[in-house]
Amino acid sequence: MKEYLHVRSDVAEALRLQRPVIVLESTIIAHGLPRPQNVTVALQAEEEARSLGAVPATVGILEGRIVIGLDPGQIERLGTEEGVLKVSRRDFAYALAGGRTGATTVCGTMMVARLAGIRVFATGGIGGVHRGAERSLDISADLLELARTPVIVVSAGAKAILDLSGTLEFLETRGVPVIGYRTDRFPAFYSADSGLPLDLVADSPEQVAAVYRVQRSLGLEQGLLVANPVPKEHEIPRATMEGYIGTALAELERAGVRGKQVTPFLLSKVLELSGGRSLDSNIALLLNNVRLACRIAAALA
Ligand code: PSU
Ligand code: MN
Repeated sequence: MKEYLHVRSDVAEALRLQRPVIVLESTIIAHGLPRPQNVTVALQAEEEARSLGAVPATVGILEGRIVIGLDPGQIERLGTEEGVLKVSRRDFAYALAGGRTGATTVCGTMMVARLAGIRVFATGGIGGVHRGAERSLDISADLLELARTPVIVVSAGAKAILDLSGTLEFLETRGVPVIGYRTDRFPAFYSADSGLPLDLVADSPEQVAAVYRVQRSLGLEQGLLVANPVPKEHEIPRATMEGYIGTALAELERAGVRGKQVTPFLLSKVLELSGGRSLDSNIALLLNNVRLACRIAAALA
């Protein structure tokens, strides 16, 4: 895949000098957040990283080229153009062969990060096991990527639109460490506590970095999922969200949506039902994850 990679010069320079670099995904820009906040938030996330001394590299695919470190104009394109592909592992060859433009998911961004030698990734929430997966078999490729690609993913857990208990069980089976950052509860994106316990806890970025180093020296190929709860003042109570999620899932069933449209459909429904409040919470937790990712990258550098 290396011949398709285009690494922005400041990213390449930082990697060469072993300075802190973090990757950011672009599906959140193209398919996750509403316009026009999608673009402003993406730029804000990069600014936040720079202010903490890390080089941010937002990943995307432009006309068949994988770009590691999109510039603001390219971020704007992914956030506004129609027909931007949602690129996960299975979509890469198709997108590159066809010279397509696409946004990378957590799965796709992890693949690219590994190729470029970037070890830390900040996102909002990962994909997971969907409710009803015993029937639909809908399990996000993000989980399989965490099982085979050694990148640290900092997230606020996963949205409660998913089967969070099933998601944790799947990660456990696949040998992926899920580390609660200063918490022993799995966060549920908008809320800090899903009610599900976590066995692994870290209290500092250095501790996360230490686990990652040992993981690598043991030759384990799994990534590491850091679960960083949304800051208290931006939290939305679980009971409030559960109402919106119930409605969104009923509408999903009625609309008969399948495959990779499922997550964007549910995200936009929940957003619509909860209004600006969920957007505020989404932005706050993303920036919080960027800050922690930068500190972990600094600890590794
Ligand atoms: N969860 C969110 N916001 C998002 C996503 C997930 O709260 O934007 C995006 C991420 O890019 C994630 C993808 O990798 O959705 C998962 O999609 P799927 O369930 O189709 O694997
Ligand atoms: Mn799916």
